[in-house]
Amino acid sequence: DRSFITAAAQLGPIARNEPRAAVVARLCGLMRCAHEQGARVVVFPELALTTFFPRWFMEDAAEFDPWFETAMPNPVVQPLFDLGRDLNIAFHLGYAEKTSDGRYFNTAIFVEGGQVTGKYRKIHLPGHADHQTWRPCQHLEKRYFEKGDLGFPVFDGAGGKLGMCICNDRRWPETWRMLGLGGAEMVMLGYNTPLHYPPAPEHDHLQYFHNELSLQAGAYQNGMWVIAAAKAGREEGCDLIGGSCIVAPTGEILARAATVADEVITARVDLDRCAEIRRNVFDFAQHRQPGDYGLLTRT
Ligand code: ING
Repeated sequence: DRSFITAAAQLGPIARNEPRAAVVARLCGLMRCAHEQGARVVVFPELALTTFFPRWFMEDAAEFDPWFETAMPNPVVQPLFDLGRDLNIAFHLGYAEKTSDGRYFNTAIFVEGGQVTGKYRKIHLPGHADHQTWRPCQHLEKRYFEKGDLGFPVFDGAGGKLGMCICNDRRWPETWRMLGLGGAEMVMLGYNTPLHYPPAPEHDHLQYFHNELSLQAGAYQNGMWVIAAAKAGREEGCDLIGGSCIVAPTGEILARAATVADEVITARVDLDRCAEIRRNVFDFAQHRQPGDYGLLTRT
């Protein structure tokens, strides 16, 4: 039995002019709340330190650099690292990363014992790079971020094997299979998902369904726990879905957010339960046929 309480800490809107220190105070409050519920791990959303800035067109680095962290941890975020260490609670955090050699990524880290022990950079970047004025909100991740260059790492944490992905990654089955083949037992992710998807508004009413469909399929088809935390609510005039949830390796949703505001949800995660799936229906060694999947590895 490798069980512990895990929390997803959903964030409500972050205003464009909300200081990072104020956001960090919210994150610390959510971490305390998770700790009071016995959580050993808490998952925060994608780009959790600022508003979802890719919704705006910005001309050059002078304009968009302020949205990025050039060090992690850094003085503004340090209180969260300190609280995690003091409460002995590990956490996943999404943020915009600018490297010392000037590269830009949509990044997530796992922090345990006050140290960064896992790092992932978003590979599936949705949206566009040019200013598409026909859209009420832009989605310029292809303008501000480079494709992640760390692959899909699986690392030790919380007594098992952990993995991460970010937002749009969850829609791609390859993401989940790479983590499953890597031996991940629990995958943590954050997302900023607009309710309105301008290229296909007829799908707007399906956003919550597509969120759960993607998470449940990934969890079940690879026998992994999935912990997903939304940045939710009406943020700078753009409605983002909530729907943070905790999914078991069976695909069952054990906990789901009820609001589109700051909200902590928890569930007991037993990493040993992955075997119920990975030793049966999805025993890769027994049943999977990679020799027949050639197209998957050709570009
Ligand atoms: N957001 C959205 C997501 O993949 C999107 C973009 C929304 C793509 C709806 C397709 C449909 O959840 C991010 N940040 O990837």
